[in-house]
Amino acid sequence: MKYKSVLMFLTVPALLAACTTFAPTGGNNTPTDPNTLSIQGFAFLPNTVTILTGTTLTWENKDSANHTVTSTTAVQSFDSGALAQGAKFSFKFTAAGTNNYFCSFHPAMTGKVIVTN
Ligand SMILES: [Cu+2]
Repeated sequence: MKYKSVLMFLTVPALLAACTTFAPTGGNNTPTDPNTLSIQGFAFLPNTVTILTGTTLTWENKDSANHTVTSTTAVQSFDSGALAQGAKFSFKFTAAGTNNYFCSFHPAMTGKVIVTN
């Protein structure tokens, strides 16, 4: 399938980028608001975030493809539904613990929100 090969092509560089370029400060890809995450190149960026309870995170879809932000194993359930390009989804994390999530359209896209007191 043409789609799958495109996804593989996009995922590997995105993973490398997530490991190397998302330092806490600086860099062209670092969001100006630390509580804003990007959905870009079929990846959640940054892939893993650690926040304090009571923090609201916002995801913005910067891809032309639709994506979702959907909890899998999580202390709080959330599901953005389909996000078109430019759409945002916000969620307030009020319980400590680890929240794993994925894109329900592209299950290889995963992310993690670690909430601490
Ligand atoms: Cu997706």
